[in-house]
Amino acid sequence: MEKKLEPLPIDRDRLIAMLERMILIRRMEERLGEEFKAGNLPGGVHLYIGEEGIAVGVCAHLTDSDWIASTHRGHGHFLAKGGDPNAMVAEIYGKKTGICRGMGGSMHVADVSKGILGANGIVGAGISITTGAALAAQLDGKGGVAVCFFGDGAAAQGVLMEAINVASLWKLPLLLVCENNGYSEYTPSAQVTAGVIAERAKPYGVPGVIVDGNDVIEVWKAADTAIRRARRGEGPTLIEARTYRMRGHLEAESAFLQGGSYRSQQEIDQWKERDPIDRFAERLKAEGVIDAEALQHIDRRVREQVQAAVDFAQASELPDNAQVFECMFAGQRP
Ligand SMILES: Cc1ncc(C[n+]2csc(CCOP(=O)(O)OP(=O)(O)O)c2C)c(N)n1
Ligand SMILES: [Mg+2]
Repeated sequence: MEKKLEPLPIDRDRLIAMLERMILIRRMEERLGEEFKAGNLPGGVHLYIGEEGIAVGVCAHLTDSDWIASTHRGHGHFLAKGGDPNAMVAEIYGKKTGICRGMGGSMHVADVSKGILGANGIVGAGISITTGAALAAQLDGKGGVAVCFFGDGAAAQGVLMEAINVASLWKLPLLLVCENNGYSEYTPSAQVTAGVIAERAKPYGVPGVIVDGNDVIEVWKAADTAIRRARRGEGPTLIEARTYRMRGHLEAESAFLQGGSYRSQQEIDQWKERDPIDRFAERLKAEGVIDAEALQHIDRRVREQVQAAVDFAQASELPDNAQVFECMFAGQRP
């Protein structure tokens, strides 16, 4: 018997906005992959393609006064939280108009005015940063929350246990979102991850839930429960979102692999069938929320936005040499 769909818990406009944001992340990342391949970017990029439902399903609950911290795979989180695409792409190009004045690059896209504490090249670092942000939000007393996105590899860092411990004791408004894509660089999780990540919360009296990270509605629902709980002052939640990265660990990973491989084409193809954007778009079509024409409009709008961001970045200037110490010291320069 066909499984009956539950009614969607989100209103039509917000559903369409979520789909559009996921498509923006996807098209932007595809383009960044092309720009990297063409040799136009000064550094490498770790693409989020295939994991868009997690950032969008969680960030749909957040405002500019809530905090997020992200990973080395951070463009999707930045865009999902409402970061400016032009300033993000300019940053990735290392240009003066970048969100960090071109001094940070892909792994440091951040915008404190939007509550984006930044991507981060140090695996697991966002966990302690957001624990601090959650304490600050608690002290502010305005109902703000902090969300950390981190990988399954990061889940093996000791800092996760320290954060869960203190966040549980102090009932911090913290949401820990583990994006379990099955790999840390080229190592399958099974070789480095004992047990079930979500269950690492239980001994600390913290809820730990597993969701299908390729189902944006499921992510949205779990985040809804966790964020409401955090805003009520009841403490943290750990969400383990099971997903898959459709691209390599980083673009041009084949240069690192030197002919070796760590996953099969069959595995990649199986996950392609569970593409979070296709699934969400099909669901919205089935529910009569959008039709093929509306989808085409979204796609066109997004492509224009991506092109405008790349044009903006390419037309922008590189930073001056004199800028080298800017953004490095909070106070007086040594
Ligand atoms: C502290 C630290 N250790 C190791 C690395 C090298 N490194 C970069 S990404 C990565 C894998 C991270 O895997 P995961 O957390 O699952 O994130 P994913 O890349 O799968 O999104 C590693 C080990 C690093 N950047 N920082
Ligand atoms: Mg991983």
